[in-house]
Order: sequence, then C-alpha cells, then structure tokens
Amino acid sequence: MSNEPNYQELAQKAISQPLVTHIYTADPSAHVFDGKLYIYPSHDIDAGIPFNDNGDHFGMEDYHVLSVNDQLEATDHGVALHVKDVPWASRQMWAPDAAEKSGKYYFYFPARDHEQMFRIGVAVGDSPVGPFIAQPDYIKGSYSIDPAVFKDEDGSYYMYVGGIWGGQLQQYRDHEWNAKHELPAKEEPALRPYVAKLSDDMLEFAEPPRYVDILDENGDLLLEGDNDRRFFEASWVHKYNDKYYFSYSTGDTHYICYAIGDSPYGPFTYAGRILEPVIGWTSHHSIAEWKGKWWLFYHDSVLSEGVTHLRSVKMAEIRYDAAGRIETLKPYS
Ligand code: FUB
Repeated sequence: MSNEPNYQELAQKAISQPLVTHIYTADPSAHVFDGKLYIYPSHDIDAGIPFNDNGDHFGMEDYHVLSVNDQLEATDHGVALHVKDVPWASRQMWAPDAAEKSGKYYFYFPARDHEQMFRIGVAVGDSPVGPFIAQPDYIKGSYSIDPAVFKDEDGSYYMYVGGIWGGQLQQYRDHEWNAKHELPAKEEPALRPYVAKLSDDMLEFAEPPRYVDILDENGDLLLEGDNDRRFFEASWVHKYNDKYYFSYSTGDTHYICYAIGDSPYGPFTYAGRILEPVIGWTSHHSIAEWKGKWWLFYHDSVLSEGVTHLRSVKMAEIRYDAAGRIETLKPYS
C-alpha cells in the first residue's frame, strides 16, 4: 500500500480551489485597492535546483499580480517585475507585498543580493497590477525575507519582515549579521520578526527596525522550543475591532497562528491557530476584508500533487467569534 496521499480526494475535500491553474502561485498578499481585490503572490517555478533546508529549490524569477472578481474568478495580469530588471538582486524572488499611497503603487519583495544575502527591495508603478520599476538599491538596513506592509488608520505604513532557515533570520542578533549565529537553544526566547515604519516616500525605513514580541499567556516571550506557537516566517498584520492582529507561520510545524495587540509595534499575545497544516511544507497567508467578509488567502501543493515548491493560491472566508477570536480552518475538512 502506498503512503502517498490521494490528491484527487484531497482536492475534492478542500475548502477552496486554486485561484489560477495555468501557473503556480504562492505566498498570497491580498489588498483591496479602490474597492477591487488584488493578490500579490510569489510565482513558483521548477528551477531544477535540488531540495535543501535553505530552500534553494524555491528558485523564483518574477512576479505576476492577480485580481479577483465577485465570482472569485482570478485574472493574471502578467509579469509585473522580473529579477533581471532589479539591479541589486541575483535570485530567489520570494514572498512579496504591495501598498498604495497617493495613487502610486509600491511593490515590496525579498531577493538575494549579489553577496547572496536576502534583502528587501521596492519597485514603484502607476497601476496596482504593475509593471513596477525597481529602485536601484535595496531598502537600507533591510535583511531576511517576507515583507508585509500594514497601513494604519492614521495613514502610517509599517513593514514587518523575517524568516528562519533559508530566510537567514537566525544569523542576526540586534539586527547585525554574523555567520556564526545559529538558532537559540530551546529554552531561550524564539527569534522574532522585525518592524519598521516606512518613510513618507515609501522607499526606506523611517526608523531603526525593532523586534516584534509575541508573548504567551503569562506575558513571557514565546520560547524557541515552542515550535507549535513560535514565529518562523510569513508575517501579516490586520486590524479588527481596533485591535492589531499579527499572524504568521510556525514553519516546521506548519500552522498559521495569530497574536493580538494594542499597537502596530506589539507586543502581541498568542491567541490561537487560523489554519491547520496544508499539503506542502510551507504555509503562508494574508488576511483582508472584502465585500463585507473577512478572507484568508493561503496556498497549498495539492495541484502539483505535493511538490512543495509548486504551490497554488486559494482563498477562504474566516469568521470571528464575539470575543474577536478567529475560528480555525481545516483545509481539507
Ligand atoms: O516562497 C518562498 C518562501 O516559502 C517564502 O518566502 C516563505 O514564506 C515560504 O512560503
């Protein structure tokens, strides 16, 4: 008997279907601009690079932007940015995000620079679907992966960044890189993502980055050994009923979790799981309100029959209870 999952059955039982099937897409960052829903995903390809813990097999080269209509049908608007058009970048166009300010669109993306360090870049366009023109250099002081931009109601924009293993976060302490740094011991506080307010022109950090604290029920930082709850990658922030919700992936335990706070800087207190593990190693999401409902955007590898770097973006409604807790979704229930 084979241990291989029955992908046809999983596809039938799935709570949602891929938004597009002509290309593989992942890491969906969703935003509503001018009433219309846009998704900024990674564009997965098989670059023929062998699997390793560094994620080198995630060899993405460009980005496409999707828009979604009221029937949940997605349109692919083609290539919005290619690595060959980014002067400072060499490879691995990983999970991006976007923001709008004063009619301009800012596309944020991680990539390895020519020294193979992950940095965060920004590219600017006049349309939400691109094309975007990359700035000549990456954002000064940026490092690691998975930028997520949150616009607060006062018009301030904050960027959240960080990812472990291939995302290099474990090699930084106090925002300084050292190749000798490794993951903390299991009883030590877990590694944290960082946050920085963006400058008025949206092209730089307006302040030195600071760490995002995720606390347990006793007010203590989550520990490195708490793999079911501690941060790994895929930051996202949204606001619900005047509270800030910081959500993220736990990586090696494959959960999308969330924590709640009173400020965009945190601290955030762990509140539970949003999504149980999907097919594929990675889990990465975003959350947005659209048409009076709240939606989770996520990905899985059912369409590629389990190929972890060939993923498909999906969306499913999420619900809050009266206390503001998010009901956990089971992707194949
Ligand atoms: O898509 C490449 C990487 O996989 C992302 O940056 C991570 O969040 C994980 O989804």
